[in-house]
Amino acid sequence: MKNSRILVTGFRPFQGESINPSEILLEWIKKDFSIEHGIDTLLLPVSFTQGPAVLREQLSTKVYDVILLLGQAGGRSKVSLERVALNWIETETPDEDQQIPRQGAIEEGIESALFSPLPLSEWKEKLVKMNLPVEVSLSAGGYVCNYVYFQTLRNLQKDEITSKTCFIHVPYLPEQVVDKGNTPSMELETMKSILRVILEQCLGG
Ligand code: PCA
Repeated sequence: MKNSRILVTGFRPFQGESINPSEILLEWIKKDFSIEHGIDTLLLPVSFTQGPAVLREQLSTKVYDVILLLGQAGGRSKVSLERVALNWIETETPDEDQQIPRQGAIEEGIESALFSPLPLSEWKEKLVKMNLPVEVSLSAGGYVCNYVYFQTLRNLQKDEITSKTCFIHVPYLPEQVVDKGNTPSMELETMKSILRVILEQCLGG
């Protein structure tokens, strides 16, 4: 993947949080990586209609080799490399437009899940050897992240575009869990170390 064109996306804060670690990571990538390596960044609304639409608009202007979608998965203790996007939505949490979509398949009559084409196991092995807390996850949940992930993989499939996509969920930051009992969290520096390695892999390093 030498000289890859890369897009990284993150999400705005949601569900009463004042920050979303994926937005903070996006700011860091913008500052430290984007000029030297030509990485594009895009912040998405936590909206079932607007999230995929904003991303689709960006993808209509430029073809990327790699698209890394970042989001927060509160309650997890490791950075999760999401192997699959489920063709399913199931949530009781309204999005930022106050919409709760009906439970069920995102698109009838096609696969129940779409898989990331990126080498997630290789990335995990490399990161675990460096003592960094990473796992491969088999569910991106039933909310906006999974929806955006599924729609992105599906649109690329329909448009026969070869961009390689994966979703990466990150835990809460320590400042988000002070009032949340024993909920796990992760230091921003650890998340950055993990993403740095993944970006280097994507850039052909
Ligand atoms: N996480 C949510 C949506 C936005 C975000 O950062 C999710 O996991 O669906």
